[in-house]
Amino acid sequence: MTASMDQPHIQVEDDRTGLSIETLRRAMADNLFYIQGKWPEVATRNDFYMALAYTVRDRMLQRWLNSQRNYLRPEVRIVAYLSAEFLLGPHLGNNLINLGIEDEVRQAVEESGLNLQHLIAQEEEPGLGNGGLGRLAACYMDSLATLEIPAIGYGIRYEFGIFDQQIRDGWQVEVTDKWLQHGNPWEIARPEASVNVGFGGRTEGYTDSDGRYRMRWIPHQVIKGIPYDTAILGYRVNTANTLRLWTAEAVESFNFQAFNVGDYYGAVNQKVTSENISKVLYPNDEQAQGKQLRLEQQYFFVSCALQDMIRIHLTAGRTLDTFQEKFTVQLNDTHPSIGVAELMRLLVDEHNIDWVTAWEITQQTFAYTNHTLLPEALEKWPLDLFGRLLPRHLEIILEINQRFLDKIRVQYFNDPGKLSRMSLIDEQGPRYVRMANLACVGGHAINGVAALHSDLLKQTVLKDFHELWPDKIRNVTNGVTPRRWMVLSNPSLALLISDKIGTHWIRHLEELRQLENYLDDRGFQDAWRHVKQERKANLTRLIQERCGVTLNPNSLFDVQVKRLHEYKRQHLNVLHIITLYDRLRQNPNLEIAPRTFIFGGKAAPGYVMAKLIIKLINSVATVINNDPAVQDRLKVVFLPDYNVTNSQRVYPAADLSEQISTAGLEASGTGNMKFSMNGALTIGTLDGANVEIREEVGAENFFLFGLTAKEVIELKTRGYNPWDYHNQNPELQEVFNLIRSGFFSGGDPGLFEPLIANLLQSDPYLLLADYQAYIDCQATVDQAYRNPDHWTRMSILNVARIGKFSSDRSIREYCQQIWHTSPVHVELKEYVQAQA
Ligand code: HBZ
Repeated sequence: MTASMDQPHIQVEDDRTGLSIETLRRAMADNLFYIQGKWPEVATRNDFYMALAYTVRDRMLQRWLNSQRNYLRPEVRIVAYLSAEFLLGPHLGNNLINLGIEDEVRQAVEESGLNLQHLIAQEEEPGLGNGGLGRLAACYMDSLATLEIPAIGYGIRYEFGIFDQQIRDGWQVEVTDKWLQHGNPWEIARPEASVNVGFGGRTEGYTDSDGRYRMRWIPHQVIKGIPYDTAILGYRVNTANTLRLWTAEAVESFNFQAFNVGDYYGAVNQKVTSENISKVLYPNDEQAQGKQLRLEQQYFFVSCALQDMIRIHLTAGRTLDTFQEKFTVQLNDTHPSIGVAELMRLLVDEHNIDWVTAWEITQQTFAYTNHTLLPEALEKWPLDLFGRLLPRHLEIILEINQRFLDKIRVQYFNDPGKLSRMSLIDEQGPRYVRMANLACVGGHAINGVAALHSDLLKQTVLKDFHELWPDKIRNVTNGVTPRRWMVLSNPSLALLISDKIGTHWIRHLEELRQLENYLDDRGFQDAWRHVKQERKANLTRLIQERCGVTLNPNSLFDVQVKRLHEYKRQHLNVLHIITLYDRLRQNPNLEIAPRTFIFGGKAAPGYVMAKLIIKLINSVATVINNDPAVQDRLKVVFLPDYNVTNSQRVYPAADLSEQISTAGLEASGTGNMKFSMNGALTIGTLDGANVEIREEVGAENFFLFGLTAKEVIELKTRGYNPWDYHNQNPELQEVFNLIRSGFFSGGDPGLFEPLIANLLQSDPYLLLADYQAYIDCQATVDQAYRNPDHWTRMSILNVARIGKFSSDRSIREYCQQIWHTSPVHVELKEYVQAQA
């Protein structure tokens, strides 16, 4: 045997790492032939996209594998981000930017007779999330890697992500999102790291060989979790963290016993039901209770993740008493909070650790992020369902609860209300397991996602926990990654900025402050306006393509894009549109800045009112866009299928960002940050992160209106009557009359009646109370837009002062306050297998 065969040496081929244009071109051709199995003459655009994606992935692998090897070093601490959703958006463009090989790849692609933008547009985005919460997880993965923090994201590899939205006759229609149908070049299956997860069955007591009485779980069914890994590369660093998403499969892909007795369909059926678990992402509509499959999903991925972490820890040569030193686990909302009970089970039942030690490890391991104050959104599971599916976990939760309440009883012996409110079990009527209480008790830190939200948490839903543990509830204001939301989405703006202040701002967003030096620079102002015009022209093309509506790029682009929800008040925006339209009809010579109202967002399939609001927007759009009387002065469009890909064309094109939720109800918002980063001005309430954005950019550069959170509570306590506002406002009455007359519904006065009736009878989100303030504020927007120089200054100031809202800042705060982790530098050297 030759020496070289004795000592395996993996040679890294130049075609897999080389960055010259010629090498990249050759690598693409090679991948097209050897992976796609195609000659260029017969290759589809998707084949070329795949060939390019593999070419790029190859160039990430050394960084990825080197980063992964670090996970196994005993002293390296890892952040595990547990989230039921990761709304990543397309990878290709982002990876090119983070690798810094965009120009080379563009040329290589062009020399192959192709167009890079077309290939980038070919990628089906992984839409594995509903909205802000899932997208936040994706921004945090980007920042963790960029800051060189060892991290693993754990979640579910849904076969179908968030549904695709079509608009038919103005109504939303949901279509299955088959994002995997053309293959996913970014993931690598790791069947060798599969784990088993139990469901159902019963528990039993037994005496172990040391004579100790213990419990064990005998599940009725076992399902296999198979991990699929995707590299999340940081910006211009060697750290590439892993996003590990789990797919569910039957343990035996074929049940032979059933097959042998002739029950072929029974055998196959078992496989089918097992695979159901990772089949589809739940839209965030249904009441946060009751759906057994959702609890199965949550337990499935959390158990897979914790078993995986334990394996990594033990492989690193350590013992479980130091698990909390190796891993810090962040719970993205309560969806993964079953992890508290699962870690206890794994430590106590499977690894023979005593309860008290296990509880200390568990509490030191977990931390919980809350994303909502809406009481109906707090997760709770019927106790009987929970006990049937996870009998051992229910026992563990009851035991945690008993020990916890014993302490509460002593501390608050004269306050029985405390006990019932803080209990992990809701016993007011039918019994429920309260997942937020489990997450609060089972971890060492709790955080809200904006300053106002964290304060309200302390005063309302988590008041008792705050009194008990005054230091446990913190704030970490959300942030978004400037790599995707500026550099990738708005390359011309990024270029203009870098031209003035260099490129350091991309990793240190506070440096955008230097732009204030150019505030009065005419040339810079003109260039700034020019970029915005160009981005508006770009969105105009998309809207022409998708909606067949021609926009006027010189009009004010007034944009509201986000999930459809009554508390977000898209219908307040509509009331303003109708008000303006009505004014123009009454007074055709009225002077207003031409405006284009752009909406986008999905409604949960079961949320009837939200779907009716979409229909209203489209109905109003049809009437206004076809009314020659308003011509070019008003346009309304609903851009279908709002997703990460489309949003990257929307934010850069906006002049005005609508952030108009009822104060106190939007935990943070993150779209608000993306708009501002791209030079849009905000019209908004004092809600969520709007408060902090306004503080940063300056009150004079922000259009504020509406009741404060405090005033909202006071008004509701006094007794809110929407009629009080309706009766004293003729213009509002006129708007209601127009809708009720059937003017926007082809003469059918009943169509929007549920919406109108809701507003007049209860108006839980206080649209009528805020209506006049909103209309007046919109008038100041109109005035401001008619002074382009002043508007441009405000736009520049918004960008210059938005640095705080980089997710890099958020992640640094998590690292310091909650995770106690620090960066680990990854070396990029050729991989030579270390084994002798
Ligand atoms: O999380 C959002 C908040 O509404 C928003 O204010 C905040 O900025 C963002 C990030 O912190 N919450 C969500 O997006 N929530 C969900 O998408 C969700 C998903 C599944 C559920 C419940 C809520 O079962």
